[in-house]
Amino acid sequence: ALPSGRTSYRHLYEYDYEIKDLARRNPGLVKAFTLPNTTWEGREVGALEIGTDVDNAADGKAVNVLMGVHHAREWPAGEHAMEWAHELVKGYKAGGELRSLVGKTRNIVIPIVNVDGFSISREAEPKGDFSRFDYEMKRKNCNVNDSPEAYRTGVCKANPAGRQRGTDPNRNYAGFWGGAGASTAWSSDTYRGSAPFSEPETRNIRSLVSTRQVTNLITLHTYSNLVLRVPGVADVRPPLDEPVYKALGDKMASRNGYTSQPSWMLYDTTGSTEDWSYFATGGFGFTFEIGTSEFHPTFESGVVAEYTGTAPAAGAGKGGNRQAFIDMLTNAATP
Ligand code: 0X9
Ligand code: ZN
Repeated sequence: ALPSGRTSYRHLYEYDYEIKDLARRNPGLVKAFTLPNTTWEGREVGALEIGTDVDNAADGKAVNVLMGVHHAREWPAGEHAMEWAHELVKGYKAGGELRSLVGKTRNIVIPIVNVDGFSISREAEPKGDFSRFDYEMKRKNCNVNDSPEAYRTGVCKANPAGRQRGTDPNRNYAGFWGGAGASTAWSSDTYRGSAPFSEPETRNIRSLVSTRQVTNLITLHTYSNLVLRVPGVADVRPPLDEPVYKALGDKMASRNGYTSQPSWMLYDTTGSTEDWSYFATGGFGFTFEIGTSEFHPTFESGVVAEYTGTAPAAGAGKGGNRQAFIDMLTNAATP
């Protein structure tokens, strides 16, 4: 079973409630907070911090970050992040390995980075000429400003061109922004935005990574069963840290049964999360691609249960993502 015991995909309001509820029930261990920038549609982005004496922000411990749903339709990414938050709380209380690791680190979990896009995808209904499926498969955020004038009014969800509006948050970071594997076209699913960090979602992560001692970071996506590390683009040389970076990626992949590789081997990207965070801070950043073949298969498919590594689905290895996340936490807690 999952740490939370859930059996269906969460809605955005459930994430919001659970974030606050976990903090309320665990004073001193769990803090709920919101990231500094509200989104284009005016939503707040909720986050959790888990650590001993959590209200003392200046204890100098390494910060380990797990985040989900840069891409609206990739629902399992939010689920695995939220389950990790429950895992840490339960593990701390139970004593043993996780209690010691939590005591040595700060853990930040942002289940849904792109709250506007996720809300449209998760609550999709037929609208005008557009099928329910169109909205359900939205990927980007809700920046309508770069669309042609006729499409700029109204909300992100309005027809026509509802799904096409927005910037891809995973092409908007400053790392190699402007290079290959990102589009300059407003309607493309990989639109890079008007400038690096033009979006509230990426500015939120920049602010977190720049103000805290983030040594380890995983950003969750679906799908392809991959553990990806820098560089995201073929014409950038591997960093000097490559042997250690690779070893950590390989170790995590041995837990979840995924393939560990530099992300350019999948395809070129620029402006992605860890291609900024690693080159900006030197902290290890990875993209996990959860699942084999769908952005959000039915909950019953076992892709969310792959978190624990017990699901029969292909790609579920020894210990699942749960154990891979513990490897990352262990790395953050060293020595
Ligand atoms: O294209 C993406 O942003 C990711 N795949 S997805 O299907 N979830 O959209 C892969 C990004 C891999 N590259 C880097 N992280 N650099
Ligand atoms: Zn994605």
